[in-house]
Amino acid sequence: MINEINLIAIAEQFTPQGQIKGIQSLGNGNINDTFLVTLDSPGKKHFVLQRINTQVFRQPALVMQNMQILTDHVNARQSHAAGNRRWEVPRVLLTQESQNLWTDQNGGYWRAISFVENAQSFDTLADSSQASEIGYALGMFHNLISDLPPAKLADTLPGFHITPTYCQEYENILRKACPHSSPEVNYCLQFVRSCTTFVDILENAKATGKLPLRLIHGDPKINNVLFDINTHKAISIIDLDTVKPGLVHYDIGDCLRSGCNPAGEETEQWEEVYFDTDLCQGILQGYLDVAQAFLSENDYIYIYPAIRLISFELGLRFLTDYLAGDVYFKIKYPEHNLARALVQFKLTESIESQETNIRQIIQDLR
Ligand code: GN1
Ligand code: MG
Repeated sequence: MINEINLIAIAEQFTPQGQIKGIQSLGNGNINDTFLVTLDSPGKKHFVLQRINTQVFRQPALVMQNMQILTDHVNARQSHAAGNRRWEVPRVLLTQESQNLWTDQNGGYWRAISFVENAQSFDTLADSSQASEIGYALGMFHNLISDLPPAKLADTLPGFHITPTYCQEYENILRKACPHSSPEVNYCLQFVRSCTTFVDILENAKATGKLPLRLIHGDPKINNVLFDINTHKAISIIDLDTVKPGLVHYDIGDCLRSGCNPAGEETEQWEEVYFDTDLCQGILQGYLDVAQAFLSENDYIYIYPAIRLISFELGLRFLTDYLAGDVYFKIKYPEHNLARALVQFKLTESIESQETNIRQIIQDLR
């Protein structure tokens, strides 16, 4: 177990001894353990300390190598790209021995990242102007990484966002698992059966060259976007573990499934979940203001399919993990992953029922 004492000792690997005023949990990530370290020092006030989940990220050294290449590249470019807006990219902090990772005696991998001060994030969006800031942040990030050759970054999470692979995993687990029959479980199993027709859509587009491989963020859910506390403008996009070659559509879909669900992805009132098209319009407008310069005709065609697919995919990932005994996503109660799956499937249904409207929004923004 991590306790206060050894957390301080771990944090002191990354900062001179005697400076640490406090350490507390930070955020609600589903994978890594994240802490905010508060310092009593004239310069730096805080930094972020994280234990990398090596069940998920099996090559933590490669994750850090990617992060350094990426943040060096973006930090060199960003002052130019952001114009006179505040925009920050977290930096990798090194240990006293100049290493970007520290291993504890139990084999835990720890790293430190700079903290973006005077910022806040949201689990749900308040209005269209906040939505458009989220879109701006994703577009800005895609823009900043667009000239970093994808091959420079390693694939630290093979299969991530490859929906057909998640479908195979689901089938394999389902064969072994004997889930208790309940209306919720039956709804999920039935919903997955009804979705088999579209699961290949992005991978087919990639394989046939309709969509190009680009660098992507991989996890642009809305609480990974930071807003300046005073100006209410988006100023950073954090959680850079999953930056790797992929389709920008994974990011667009993930950002929209997260931002356009006013109930939030953690709600237990799954029957009330719906996809809000005004927020969708806001996010896409903010995104396209920045991204239209590098998007092609095909890119637009696949935006709607991506929104539907990535919502479904996340539901399938949660459901698979529920059936597998909760081995991937952290849970707070026994049926947590089932509840999360229900939310994403209900969201997917709502997206499907508003297809014409969503396609029109995309068309009108071009
Ligand atoms: C995981 O740990 P966190 O919350 O940043 C997951 C994402 C999911 C997200 C859903 C590496 O991200 O893909 O969209 O949960 N990250 C990984 O909340 O699997
Ligand atoms: Mg993440």
